[in-house]
Amino acid sequence: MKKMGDMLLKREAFSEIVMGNTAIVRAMVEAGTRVVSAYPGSPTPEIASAIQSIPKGDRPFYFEFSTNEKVATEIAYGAAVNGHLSTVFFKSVGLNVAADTFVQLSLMNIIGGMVVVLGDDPGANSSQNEQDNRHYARMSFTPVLEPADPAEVYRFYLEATRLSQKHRMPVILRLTTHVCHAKERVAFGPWNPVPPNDTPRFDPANGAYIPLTTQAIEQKRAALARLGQVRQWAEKTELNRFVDNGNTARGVITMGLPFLSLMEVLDGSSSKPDILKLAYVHPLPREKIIHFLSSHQEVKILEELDDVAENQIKAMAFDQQLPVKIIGKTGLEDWIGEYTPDKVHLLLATIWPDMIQSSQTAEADDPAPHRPPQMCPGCGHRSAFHAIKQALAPTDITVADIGCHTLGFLPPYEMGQLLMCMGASTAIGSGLRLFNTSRKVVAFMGDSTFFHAALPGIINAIFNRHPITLILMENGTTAMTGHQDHPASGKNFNEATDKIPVRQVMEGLGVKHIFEVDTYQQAKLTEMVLEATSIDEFSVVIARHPCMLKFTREQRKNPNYRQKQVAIDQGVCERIHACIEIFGCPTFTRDTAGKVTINTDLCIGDGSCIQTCPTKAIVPAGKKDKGGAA
Ligand SMILES: Cc1ncc(C[n+]2csc(CCOP(=O)(O)OP(=O)(O)O)c2C)c(N)n1
Repeated sequence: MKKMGDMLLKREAFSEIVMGNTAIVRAMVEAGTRVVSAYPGSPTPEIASAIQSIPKGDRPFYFEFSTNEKVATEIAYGAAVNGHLSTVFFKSVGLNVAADTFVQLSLMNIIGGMVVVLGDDPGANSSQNEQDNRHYARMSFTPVLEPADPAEVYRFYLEATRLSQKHRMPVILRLTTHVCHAKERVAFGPWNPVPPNDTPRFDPANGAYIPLTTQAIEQKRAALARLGQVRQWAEKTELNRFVDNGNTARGVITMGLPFLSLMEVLDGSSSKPDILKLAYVHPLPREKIIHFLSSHQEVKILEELDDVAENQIKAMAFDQQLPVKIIGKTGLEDWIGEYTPDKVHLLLATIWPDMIQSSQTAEADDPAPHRPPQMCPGCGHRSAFHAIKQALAPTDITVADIGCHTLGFLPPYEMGQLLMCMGASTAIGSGLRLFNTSRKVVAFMGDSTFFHAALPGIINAIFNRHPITLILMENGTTAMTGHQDHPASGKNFNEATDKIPVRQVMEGLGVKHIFEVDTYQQAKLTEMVLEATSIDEFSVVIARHPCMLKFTREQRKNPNYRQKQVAIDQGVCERIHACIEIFGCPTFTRDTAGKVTINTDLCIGDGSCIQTCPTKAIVPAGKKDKGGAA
């Protein structure tokens, strides 16, 4: 990691093979970015890992993980109107949380410049939807640059900062999962650090900063005027690319990852369309596009997810009465998923079969074996679900939230029958409890989510007396996105800080019924859930256990850690398979004869399973060889 940190701070120009998520950090350094804020979410957390590789004292900018995306956006905005070049980054659905602030940004005079880095997720690889955030950009008059690879991530970030500072407006850098995680050699420029100007430069006279009544309308006028200037620039920037294949019959207008896939599909083909690859996907460079449309008979619009560019380009052709045939999305599948080379191949073979033979489809790589997602061995959430299930009737309703515990919806636990977004479980559960006296309602939630967006729903349950039970699955970290700290962790990204204990927050809010237990104490947890759900008021059970993945990563450095693993006492085992079918830890394996053994590569020696075997066949392995450890 130190090596990466040294690389990111090199004074001289250099080239290196890096991920998109690393390239952007070097761009932040070169650009003189002063404040960066974020909330974790795939595909962007590695940006923070790259930042962390630079020792705090050497980091030329301030970085924090804020409590949610809206707060992170406000931090970056506040810093930017004080004169500091700032950046905020988060995942696709994070923009929904940030939106209430984000949609006003373009109305403000952002004197320092501000880049909003979005990790969009075509294919919903790790999100609850695959929303196309270009819609937000259009709605909020915000320019969007869309890189296709790590080299463009670097160049486009620098472009975004220059543009943002020049026009004093926010600029979106729209990354997608592939672009964040792809690796390639990137040629970086030199870094010539200039001493930062840390004089607070906020001045209301630079505004307006208060978008109320007629002022908001004036600010909107100014935002539209600025967007018009960006459009003019988007026409001439060298970041647009024209690939001249000498084909006046056919052309493709594309952007981002689909461009790379297209180039791969066309590689070796004798007949290729001309290609216009756009750097700015909002606002679109109208003149450039009209020129391209005018010089081709058929133009395919190749864009991932929604028909955002397509509709605008069709309108341009209509306005100009161009005779060109524009081919947009032709079927439902065109709206869905990543535009991988296979997908682009299929799309082109459908419309231009003479150019791309469908039989030419590249042999698909061996697909990775399908592994259903599951909780890690020793996960406290598993132990919790095992116990909670004993306390609930099959007709009771369980509402999940977002986090590792969401996996509880899978067999064998089947806990969490509805899911929406971060922090939603308590209020959805409250709604489910209305006119419902016969079916108990239990909501689940992780501790990072508690601070992120859950408090209003919890306060509402108290305020409006919704008698549901919230089970707070407290593991001390934001586990699902890679163990980022949160307000109850006792440290932030930069230093130790005061803990904000979940229990005290609940007490402060006036929750009267709070239960608390380590999830490995399953009988006690079952008892507490029974009691909590029998109370006709809002109740909370804090089901606590540290994230065992985080814990065992440390433990594995100790050569003796295997001594704590479990084994199966084959003399006692009756092969009823409760360990697999009811407890469901992946450590247990069963052969064709039904014999259960332990996968010692997986067993972390937590022992939470010992109490779950009705015949007491699971025993500590260290004591004696029970003949079961594989
Ligand atoms: C609005 C939004 N931001 C970020 C994410 C990414 N994300 C998924 S789960 C999660 C938090 C998980 O932490 P926690 O609530 O503590 O549950 P754990 O995974 O630790 O069990 C985050 C940040 C998201 N899905 N939605």
